[in-house]
Amino acid sequence: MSKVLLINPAEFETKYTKAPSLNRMVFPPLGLAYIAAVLEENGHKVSILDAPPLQIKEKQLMETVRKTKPDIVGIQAYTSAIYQAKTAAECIKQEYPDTTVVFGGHHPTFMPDDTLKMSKSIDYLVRGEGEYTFLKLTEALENGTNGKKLKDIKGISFRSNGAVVNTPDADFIKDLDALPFPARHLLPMDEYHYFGARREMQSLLSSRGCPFKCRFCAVGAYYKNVWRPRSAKNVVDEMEQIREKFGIRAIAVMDDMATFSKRRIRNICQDIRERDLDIYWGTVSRVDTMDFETLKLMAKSRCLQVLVGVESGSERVLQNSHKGISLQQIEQFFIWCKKLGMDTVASVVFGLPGDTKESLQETLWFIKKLNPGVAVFSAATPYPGTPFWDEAKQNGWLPKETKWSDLNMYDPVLNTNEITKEELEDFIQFAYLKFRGPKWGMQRLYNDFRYTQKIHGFLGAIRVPPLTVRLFVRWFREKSRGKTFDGS
Ligand code: B12
Ligand code: SF4
Repeated sequence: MSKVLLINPAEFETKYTKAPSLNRMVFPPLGLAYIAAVLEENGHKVSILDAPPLQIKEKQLMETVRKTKPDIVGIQAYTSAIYQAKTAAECIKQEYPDTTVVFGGHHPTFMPDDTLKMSKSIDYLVRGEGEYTFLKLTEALENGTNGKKLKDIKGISFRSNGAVVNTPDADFIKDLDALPFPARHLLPMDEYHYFGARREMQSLLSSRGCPFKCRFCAVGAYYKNVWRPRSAKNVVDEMEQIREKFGIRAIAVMDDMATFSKRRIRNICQDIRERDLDIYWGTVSRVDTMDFETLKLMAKSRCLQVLVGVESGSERVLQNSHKGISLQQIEQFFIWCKKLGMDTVASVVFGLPGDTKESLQETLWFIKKLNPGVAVFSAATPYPGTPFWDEAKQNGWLPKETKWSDLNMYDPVLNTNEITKEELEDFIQFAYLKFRGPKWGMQRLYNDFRYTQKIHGFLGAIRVPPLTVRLFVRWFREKSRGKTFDGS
């Protein structure tokens, strides 16, 4: 039996993450919770430290390390938070040199050599899906390793005689239904919420991967464009567990491609209704995988909100990005949602390849026309593993001084022929000011109140106005000073 501590390190810092945000989402680290569940199932003792919601910085996490005295520490490593992950590893190794430190997640998967060279405090990397690879590594370490045994484990990287060894990629988990549910009992369950208002919420993953090939997205490459669904029954069983065991009614289905199979989504909706589950849910959808009838069933099963990757309001930019959807399909989708009273979140990316000052304006007016409940504006960011990353490198769009922490989707990073990163930053601020106004504020307050009342009753909902109003007043003050506090 090994003692394992899994860490989601502190969030990266930019001026935008320091400011209070109406768009801030705090989701559980489901990847770590899945790994923990598999380890527990196999008799290991596991703890999870989810630092961002608890606002624990790199050095403070040593308190947990001292308390748990783990044999192995696994650290989640996003590109934007890679320096926080590295500092955490170094603090741990300094005090506990015999503890094994393993990194996993997107950054080590696509940049294994670079990650291992970053610090001697990182012993191993797990590339790709982590549950069984990490279990095999844990058990190999427990039984005393020799080089050969490690080389037999697929999907890991480590140093050997001064060189980096990358074993072949591991196979994907074939049957996602066979996985235990994420070990939520190890998470700070009161800390998760989204979009400003404090609504206790949990997310779940009803499928993994995405078959589409949008050039800017890291998901296609990570899961090799394969979409693997869980069965409707297995998904609704987890929803029921979230409601019954943890008393949470708001559930975000945060897949990359939850709605790829209409039949499966319909079965999920039907099962929620047949079991009369006392939950409200939201999900992420592409506009071209849905039809009105399926959306209607979703609304009937209390799906309150749909997040849509609109990305751009320029047909040309959408095509350049290989998004595979048209402006007409997007408009139709938003009309359907309005008709059904479903709230919408439009995710927009400014500065994609081919974007010009004119197409940025087109996008902004398109979003205003769609009139979503929430619009999240991100700066186009090339992540390792994506075609966009290769394109940005080949064209010299990424300034030499770019740090990994700059790849955070808040701070623009690219200087293309059409637009500089400073111009893009100004534009995104302008876009937020244009999109948000008193009418939007009132609509937002109304929506937050309405949903929170549904989920937590009237007494729960009266917590919403003070928070939303406080954030809105702060936004308005910053606006009158000519800058926005919220780039999220
Ligand atoms: C939900 C989500 C979030 C949530 C919660 C994230 C969290 N705490 O886990 C929130 C909203 C907070 C978030 C924030 C951000 N996110 Co995000 N997010 C996602 C999303 C949609 C799903 C993640 C998820 O739950 N997956 C399901 C689980 C099962 O998979 P997993 O987390 O990848 O974990 C598995 C493996 O990766 C691996 N693994 C992961 N960690 C570890 C650690 C160890 C030790 C081991 C062994 C294995 C391992 O094993 C796990 C089990 O199989 C993904 C898209 C995606 N499909 O990955 C983007 C994604 C991960 N996010 C991304 C980005 C860019 C961000 C932000 C920078 C966005 C922003 N501006 O705020 C921030 C960064 C947060 C930070 N701390 O620095 C990128 C990451 C790209 C990259 N190279 O880093 C992704 C891929 C989306 C994209 N743009 O393509 N995100
Ligand atoms: S942006 Fe969405 S549709 Fe496109 S590849 Fe990524 S997850 Fe799939």
